Amino acid sequence: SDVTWDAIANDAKNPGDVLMYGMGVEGKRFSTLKQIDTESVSRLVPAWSFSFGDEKQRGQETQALVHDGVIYVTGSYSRMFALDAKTGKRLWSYSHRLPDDIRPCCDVVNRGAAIYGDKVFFGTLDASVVALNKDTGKVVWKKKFADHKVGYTMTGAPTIVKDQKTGKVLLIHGSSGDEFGVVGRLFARDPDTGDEIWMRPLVEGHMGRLNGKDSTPTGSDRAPSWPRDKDGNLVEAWNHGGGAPWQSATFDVETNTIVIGTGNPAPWNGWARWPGDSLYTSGQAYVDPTTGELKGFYQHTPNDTWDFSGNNELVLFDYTDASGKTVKATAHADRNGFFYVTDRTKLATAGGEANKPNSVLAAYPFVDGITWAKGIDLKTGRPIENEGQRPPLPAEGEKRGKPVEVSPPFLGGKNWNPMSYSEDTKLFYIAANHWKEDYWTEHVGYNPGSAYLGMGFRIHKMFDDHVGSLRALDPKTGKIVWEHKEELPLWAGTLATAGNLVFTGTGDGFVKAFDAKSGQELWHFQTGSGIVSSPITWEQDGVQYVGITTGYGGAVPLWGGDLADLTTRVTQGGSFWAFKLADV
Ligand code: PQQ
Repeated sequence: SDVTWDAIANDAKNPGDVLMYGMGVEGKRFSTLKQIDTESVSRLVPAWSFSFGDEKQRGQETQALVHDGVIYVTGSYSRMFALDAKTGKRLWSYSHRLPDDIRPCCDVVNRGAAIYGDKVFFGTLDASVVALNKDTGKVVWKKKFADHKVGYTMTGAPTIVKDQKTGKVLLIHGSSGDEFGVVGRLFARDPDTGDEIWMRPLVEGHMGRLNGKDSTPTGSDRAPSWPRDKDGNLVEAWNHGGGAPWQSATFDVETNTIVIGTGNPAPWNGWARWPGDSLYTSGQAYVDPTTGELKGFYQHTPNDTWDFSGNNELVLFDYTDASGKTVKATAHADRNGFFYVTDRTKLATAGGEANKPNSVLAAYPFVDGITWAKGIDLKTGRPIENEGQRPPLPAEGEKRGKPVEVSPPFLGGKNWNPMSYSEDTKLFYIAANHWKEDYWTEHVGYNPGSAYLGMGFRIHKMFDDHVGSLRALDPKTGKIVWEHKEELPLWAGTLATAGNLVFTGTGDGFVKAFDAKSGQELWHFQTGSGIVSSPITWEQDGVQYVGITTGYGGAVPLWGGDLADLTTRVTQGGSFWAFKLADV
């Protein structure tokens, strides 16, 4: 049957299907299923597994969707597979023809699809969006949204929303490419035709589009958050300013607001953008689905010089503060090491204002050893930066500046791999990492299609016994209720269930289940490659399944420094695994 908006809006309540990246419009990744619980999980066994095949392997970062007994799972190199959810039999597959000159910064990954009506949608590495007929896999439409040669690409899952004002259903998607100096863009399309409805750039002063015409500039057309040169012109960096929304949106139905994180400013080197905050990068954006206008914005890292980005998932939840008051809030674990709770009603009605005072309800460190800031000033929402953490410019005649030790490193206290929130325990489950970097400046110059960083780096271990740290965080107090350590970095999403379980995957190939309250590891299974994807669970004919994609890759083996060296022992692969209890 066709997928309706009502079914998508109720995704989190209907365990028969998984229709959204994030397992619900609010992105909580919480399932009401409890056939698999802390007692029965020891009997969890593979039901089937499907190999993506080909010589194409590398990172499999996808979260699968499930509808009417069919699994829709994307693979590396812009592929998609439809599988019978009970048997793993392939129903169809699609492999996008990619040019040789694509420029993904951080592996040839794809994080998942969206589904609506009779179509499934996903982004491809040559900066296109493709709609396939969900029953046949045949291409219905294809839209190229930008030039892949200068660095535009797409790795994130698109999102279906319904504009509560016009009643129109929209396909929302972003772009990647900050490391090459693109101007990040968010798009809304007609899911039937792929036609663009609006486009919102995320660098202040760049012009938006609505119905094919210029709409409004983002923020002020004078871009006061970017500096000017001695002739009074905006600095070169402003033309390539970054801010790419490369992960997925959540949707606040009540205030009719798209909520999405924005990427790092380009170049990484903050002196090329000094002084100023480099809006609207490295923050959380609240966007009107009707017009593509910014309703509000909160910046986690002003003038981000550490590639912290603000892209990580924004989970919508009811926050009960220490005084017992409940607020409609947004939760976010940033690469910069802080876990933020923001007042989303305030941000969704800020009238376009950035950094509205008192919109941050709480901000806690969720990893140890943060060096770049002491904390977040809740009144202004701004970080209290530690001096000396912005690496100095190279001395006269030198190629590089003096290195500074920084934590978290640019790969973050947590990267894109999404956290989950349990409606039962009221805890967030964050697959975090403890590590640090030597970080220094280099000279910056823009050259289309080349890396535009102006920084050099080398990541090191922080602790001898672990990098990965799966943490349960109480949003009321910021307390880490439990922790599970892993030798390798954690790069998989987490899933919480009403069976009092948390599922995730590890860099050395285990799927693991933990007691959501105590953190005790209750079950594991070795899949044969590393896991860097997001688990799901669904129910069919009275049986609860857990599904996860395995296949090692992503940013760590490419950029992880000492940790990349440590991962060379992990072999590649590319499979989807389904598990169920042995006796059902
Ligand atoms: N992608 C990964 C990954 O898939 O493991 C890790 C990262 C990306 C990063 O650490 C990034 O900074 C990053 N940045 C951009 C960007 O700013 O455009 C894009 C991506 C991406 O699309 O995968 C990553």
